[in-house]
Amino acid sequence: MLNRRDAIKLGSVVGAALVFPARQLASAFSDDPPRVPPFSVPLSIPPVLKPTRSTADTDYYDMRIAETDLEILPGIRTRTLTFNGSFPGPTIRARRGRAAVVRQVNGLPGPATVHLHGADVLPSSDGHPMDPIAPGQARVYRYPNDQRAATLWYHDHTHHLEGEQVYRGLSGAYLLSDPVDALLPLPGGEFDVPLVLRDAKFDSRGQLVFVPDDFMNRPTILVNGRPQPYFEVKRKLYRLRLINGSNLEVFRFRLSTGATFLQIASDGGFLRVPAVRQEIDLWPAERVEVLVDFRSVPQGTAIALQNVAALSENKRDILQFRVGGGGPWSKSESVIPDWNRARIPLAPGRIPGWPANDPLRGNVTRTRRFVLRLDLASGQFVINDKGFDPDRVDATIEHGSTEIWEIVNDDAALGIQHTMHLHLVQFRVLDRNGRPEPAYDSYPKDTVRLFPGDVVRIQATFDSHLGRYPFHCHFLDHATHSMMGQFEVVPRR
Ligand SMILES: [Cu+2]
Repeated sequence: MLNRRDAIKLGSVVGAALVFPARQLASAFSDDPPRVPPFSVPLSIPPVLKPTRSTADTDYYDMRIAETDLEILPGIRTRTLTFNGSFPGPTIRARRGRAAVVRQVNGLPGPATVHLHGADVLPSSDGHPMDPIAPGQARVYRYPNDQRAATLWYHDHTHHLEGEQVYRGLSGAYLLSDPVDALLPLPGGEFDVPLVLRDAKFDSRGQLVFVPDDFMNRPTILVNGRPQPYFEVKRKLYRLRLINGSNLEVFRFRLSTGATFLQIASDGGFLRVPAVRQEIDLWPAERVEVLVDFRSVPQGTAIALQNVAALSENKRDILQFRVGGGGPWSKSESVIPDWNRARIPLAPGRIPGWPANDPLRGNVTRTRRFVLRLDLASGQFVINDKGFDPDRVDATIEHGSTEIWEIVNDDAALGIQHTMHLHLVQFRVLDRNGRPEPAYDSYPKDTVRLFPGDVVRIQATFDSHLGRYPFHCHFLDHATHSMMGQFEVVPRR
């Protein structure tokens, strides 16, 4: 009998073989990359992008998208696509109440478009797949930052190219803070660390190989662009912002010592009540923020961040924390959170940005159903039997409406996983297969996991901008071929 993992493998191979030529797949199995021992290269932290100018309420940034040769594997130059020559792109640290205006110059020979994932923005700044920046041209994206603090990320979204262009490097972290964050005893500065994780395959010359939907054969995990790095930490409390920037890789995180994470935020911002977690699932495009406490860990200890859902042993160890100096903690931080009893440094109810009322607001005016599956006849990933058509609107929504979307992963037989991401909104995951979703995975979310056969209900209120926005599976190789639709928010009649 097949277990689920075997079924997933089978599903992928069947799916990939149907969609893509056998020759491509065969070549992908024969080309051994240079071997990099785990935990032999240091973690790097992407540079924080400085505004080119600032006014009373706006910060202006410049970025250039271009092909860049840089070092990912030690001693090898790899051809990548980058924002400002950085792999992943530079981090933008934005502040609620101050707009960010980002001018993107497309230095590629083909189109590019930039989507800020999780952001509440006008359609003209959403980076719609059909709204590209032509080669050599510039485009200004305006991000109002009028939403709660969150770990967002930006990435390419070019129609039919997003899978490959993100894979080759076009993504980066966008960390939105709220002035009232300062009220929380959260680690800042060097102790607030974005970790962009992703899957990759290198050929024998150390070049990135992109075979669509080939998740069985992307043997390398990169953290901030480095293969299975080590991270020298101090004996301090750390805020880690985990961003799954993979096209296809799913993570179930665990710390090798069995220590717990304190999850403080989900995709769209802080949880109302932080959650003690032993293991954390993070699928493509999802984010969590966790606190990890090294304060009582003996100096010299090595702790691995592991993926216990890895399909191969060599992808299990992702990142090694090496606990160094920094001394015993000072008296002022002598209150050590007791993770296991959930006695934490944050008092529930003190999380900023939370409305007094439950975000389940509004009367539900409509329920829709979206069925995701691989169509074996066409080799396309479809939603309600249709591939993406930029001229078709799949859901017309009156402004201010609250809707429930029932999303079905109809690929139980093939064992294929999917996700659903809506642009523009943060939603609440109501339930999964009839059972309520745990609070830490429920709100605020913009991407939801769908195990094979899952039926998930989400609820969203469309009271922000008017216009047309995509929704799609965020296994980007699926979205590219062509598991994507559009909703349009129209004025209330
Ligand atoms: Cu999918």
